[in-house]
Amino acid sequence: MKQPSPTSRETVPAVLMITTPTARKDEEEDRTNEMTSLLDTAHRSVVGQLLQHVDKPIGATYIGSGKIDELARLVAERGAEEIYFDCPLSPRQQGNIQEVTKCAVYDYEWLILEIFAANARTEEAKLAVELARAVYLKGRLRRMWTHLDRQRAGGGPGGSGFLTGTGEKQIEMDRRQVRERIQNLKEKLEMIAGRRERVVAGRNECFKIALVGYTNSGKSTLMNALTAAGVHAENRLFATLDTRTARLPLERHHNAVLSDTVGFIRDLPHGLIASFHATLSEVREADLLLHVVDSSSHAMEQQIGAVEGVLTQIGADEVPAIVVFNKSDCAYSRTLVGSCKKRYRNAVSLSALTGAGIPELQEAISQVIDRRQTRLIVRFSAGDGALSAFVRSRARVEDEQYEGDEASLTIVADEMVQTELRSRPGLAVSLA
Ligand SMILES: Nc1nc2c(ncn2[C@@H]2O[C@H](COP(=O)(O)OP(=O)(O)OP(=O)(O)O)[C@@H](O)[C@H]2O)c(=O)[nH]1
Ligand SMILES: [Mg+2]
Repeated sequence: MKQPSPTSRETVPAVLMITTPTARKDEEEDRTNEMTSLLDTAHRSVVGQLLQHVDKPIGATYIGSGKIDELARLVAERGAEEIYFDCPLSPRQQGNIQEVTKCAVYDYEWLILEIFAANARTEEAKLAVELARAVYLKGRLRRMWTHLDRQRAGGGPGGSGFLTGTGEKQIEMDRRQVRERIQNLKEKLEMIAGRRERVVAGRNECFKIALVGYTNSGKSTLMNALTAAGVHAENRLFATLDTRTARLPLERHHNAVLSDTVGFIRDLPHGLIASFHATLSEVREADLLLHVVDSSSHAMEQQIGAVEGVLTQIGADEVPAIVVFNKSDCAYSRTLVGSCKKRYRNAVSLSALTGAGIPELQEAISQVIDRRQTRLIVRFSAGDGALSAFVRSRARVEDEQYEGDEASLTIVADEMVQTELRSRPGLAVSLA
């Protein structure tokens, strides 16, 4: 299979095939726009597009044979070099369509994998993408070689016994290589995951908040508005593929940290979710999620649904969340935002870009932390400056009394800080 190279600056002319089911006809335009923007990110220009409502995919070719002929004509007429489907295709379907259209055919999953590959910056993200691509290609090796066999044998299904034999051997060799590579990548990722777990465990005394949301919803921009992290934000899909964590300064709380991570999209390929399992641990382990929604998009509700779907898939659907309706400066419909907000117990609208509404979000976060907090009395030797500084760095002090050489502080602390204080020698902790 020829592999597209989205890193090259030249744009490749491509034809787009949209296959939205009839029942989801109203999503047609959004899908087309999203696919066009994904293709643009991958340096493909859409020179033609076709639509077929596919309610039940046709096994061998996904779409009807008439449509495939139409696709072949369009490709020839517009000089397209590639065809992209907006859905996953089986290796057999991909091969069959390729044969009729005489053009390279790629599916939705491959396109997402390509974009992830081009955007991966950190070692972990690069390995995770390579693993997902290797798993994707493993399932397609047979198809690639059978196709080659037929070409060598001068067409005709089956090919000659000799050539088929060569192909079989080659498939076996390739499979073994790919299997070994997959194993190797998994081991490397596990090592990195171990390191990450230790870092996350080291943050146990912190209140951990993670940004989640559809790609391009403004997570990184919000991260920058709330912290001094200075992360990369851009009007591009999947600009962020790694995780960045920074201290989140709040008036009443001193131990909150905020993490920015990879964005989600509809039908995020399973292979990618599996590969990014470790990166997404920041989301699973969080005490609170900020679900960032792009309220300038009219597909806002579908995007919320897609994000909730991924959260369930990665086992993070039980983590408490504040829904942040971002881009309020250019909301698609204030009425829609208003009615959507009512569905959530905890929701705010703001603009990460202009800063409007940021104080309301900070207050909403503080209230969540407040609810997890208890009033405690800690006693220690009044002369112990280090201990006094330690307590003050971890919790808000409401009152302080001194009797003889004993200091007695009334503080407000959450469970994690309580555990930390109780294990510190020289401190006596009791409920206020
Ligand atoms: N008008 C407006 N644009 C915003 C706002 N917040 C973010 N943006 C823009 O939206 C685009 C995407 O922002 P990012 O912060 O990179 O989005 P992200 O969710 O981190 O995206 P990925 O990392 O690609 O998943 C950028 O061009 C931002 O300037 C906002 O409140 N208003
Ligand atoms: Mg980002």
